Amino acid sequence: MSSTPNRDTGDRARLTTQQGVPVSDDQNTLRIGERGPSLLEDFHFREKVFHFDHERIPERVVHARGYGAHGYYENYAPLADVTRADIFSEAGLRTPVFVRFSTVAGNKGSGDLARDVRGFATKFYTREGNWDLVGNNIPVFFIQDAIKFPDVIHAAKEEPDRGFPQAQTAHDNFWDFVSLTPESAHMLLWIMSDRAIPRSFRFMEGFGVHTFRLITAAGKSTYVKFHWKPKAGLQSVVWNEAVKINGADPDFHRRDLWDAISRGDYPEWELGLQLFDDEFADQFDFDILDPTKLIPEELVPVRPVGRLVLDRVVSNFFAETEQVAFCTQNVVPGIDFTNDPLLQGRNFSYLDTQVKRLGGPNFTQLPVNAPKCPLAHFQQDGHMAGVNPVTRANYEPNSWEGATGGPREDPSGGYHSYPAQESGTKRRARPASFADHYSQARQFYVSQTEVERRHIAEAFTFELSKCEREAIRTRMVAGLRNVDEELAATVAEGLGLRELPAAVEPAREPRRDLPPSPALSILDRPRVFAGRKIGVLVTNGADAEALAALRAAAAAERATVEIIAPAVGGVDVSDGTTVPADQQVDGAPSVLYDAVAVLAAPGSARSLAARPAARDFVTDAVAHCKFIGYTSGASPLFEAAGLPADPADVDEGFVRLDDHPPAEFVARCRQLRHWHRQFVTA
Ligand code: HDE
Repeated sequence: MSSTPNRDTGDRARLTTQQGVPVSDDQNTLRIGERGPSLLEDFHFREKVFHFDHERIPERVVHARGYGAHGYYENYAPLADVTRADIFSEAGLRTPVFVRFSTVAGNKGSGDLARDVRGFATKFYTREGNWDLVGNNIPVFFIQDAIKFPDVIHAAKEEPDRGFPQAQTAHDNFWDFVSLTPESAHMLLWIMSDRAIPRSFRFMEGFGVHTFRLITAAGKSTYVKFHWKPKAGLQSVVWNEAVKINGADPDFHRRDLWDAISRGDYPEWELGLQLFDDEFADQFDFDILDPTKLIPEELVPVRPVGRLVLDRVVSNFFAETEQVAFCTQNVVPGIDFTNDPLLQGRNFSYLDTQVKRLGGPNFTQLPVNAPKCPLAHFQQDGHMAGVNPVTRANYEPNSWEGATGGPREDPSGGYHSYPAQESGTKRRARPASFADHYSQARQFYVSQTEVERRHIAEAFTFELSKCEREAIRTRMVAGLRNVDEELAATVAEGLGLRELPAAVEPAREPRRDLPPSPALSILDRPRVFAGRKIGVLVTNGADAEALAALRAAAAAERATVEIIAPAVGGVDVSDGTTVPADQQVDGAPSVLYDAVAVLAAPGSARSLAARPAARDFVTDAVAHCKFIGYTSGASPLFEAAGLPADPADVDEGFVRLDDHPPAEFVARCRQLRHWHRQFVTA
């Protein structure tokens, strides 16, 4: 019997029940006779199925789909002049963190490449308690007041009567709501931009969104906006690519993070602070409490203060990524809130949602949520209480001496809320200072490169074309006229609107003079190829030297190479060696790579040319403006894909590897895309 894999008791643990009772047979229920009825007495079966039946917990109502990793925050220099927060207290101090990235609208099993905001939530396990910075990859939000959150989320998620579409805003309800909610204009420009389809979590920025306060030991307050800047630069995919990635690898983002950390290429971000005072706040064009506004970096520079490194994947997805419970109200001494009405609402919502999701008040005891600093309090009992106070006193004040009396408050070292002066009439009202909805939307648009503007117009056109109701499309275009006439006209044309509708009456006349902010563009900045992936399609007899040189050039750039072959068993290359494949051609479309190469021996590409997946590999790489390296044997495949036999002659995005060293190809890949191709009309 020891030959059956389930019965190996050698160096493996013995299978037991939850009670630790050794199991003799995990294949058959307890029955009367081989073909007889099953017995209630079968405690092993009942326990196993009972537990299975209870495996699911409610998914997050928003940000259900996500992926987490562990790491640390390393502080560059003491920041005692602005905050007493422990993590900023010393140079080189490392604070452990857990970070969870997510999409917002889709369900837990939805595809990673939905057009959506990405969550960027960080739990810092500081020596003075946990600080949760629960941010997004977009610095503004749809709404100004938390009371509208259920509405915007209901509108964005699947329509309730039919239960679809999920994980996309391209439907009537979403555009109906936002076209009636002018405060969403700025955010709409961001989510219709390429920021909403990032190439990787590793290549996107993060933002705390709200204005927070930093507080010194002496009680001085400075306003702060938090920024995460990816060390590997920013990169997004194009929409047509996103749609295809979702089909080819719906786990594209989580796999990317897992792979990068597993190969030791630890993703890094710099934490940056925009610091400002009341004087700045008073003279700034917008209200610093309005979460639909940002402060341009050109106005208040982002000061880098430390780095975030993710260096450990989860050991169990459910225990860590699913059960992590972020709460905006988790702040530590030295960090405080402002009156941003969205933040104030969030501070109520997160604790409430965790109780629902994790089933009781003791979710803070789960390892991923538990602080790593000493804890002492008198809270006790409840569902799943694993750690209860062990002192005799479970109340205070008490007169028990020493340790039996339990902990005591610390008036000087404990958390002090900033003693802000507040006054006013109790009422439901939106401040007049929140009334300008379009100026920064326009500023975002005019800060984009031509390629990015084109993508924004295409995204609006795509999404609005999915709306059945013409009135919704028209109303949205009417709103866009307050942002930019050229954008509104392009979208109107894309939608086939016969005439431009009159502009929506703005609550406040938008400013058209805000200067472009280059920091808002993804493309208008230096790029690197490190951390990116080249897909190399090879055939039998492919040039072994060219392949070796390509691998070396990629390694020198700190990029990776994946070998794609007609069969996963690999190919025999020109020097007679066998190169195993990472992927078979049908399972590795070029959308999964940042650049591609085709290394084909003369005559060998003909059979590739007969395969639709191989032809798509090339045509998609061209359509998505990728750099493409090739040896001349690839010509039959190119011709079958409708390209010239030697495309490098007509398109600088192609590099012929017969006469150009692969290092030159990889150097060209640093541009990430050959955007010029998008402007070449047939
Ligand atoms: Fe959230 N949000 N949110 N949110 N949010 C949640 O908490 C909520 C908002 C963000 O990876 C929920 O644990 C309200 C802005 C992230 O686990 C819930 C409002 C920003 C995550 C909730 C907002 C965010 C959440 C759902 C309007 C960017 C995922 C499950 C007042 C600054 C965290 C959960 C993770 C999750 C409520 C608006 C970011 C229901 C009421 C603005 C990254 O509590």
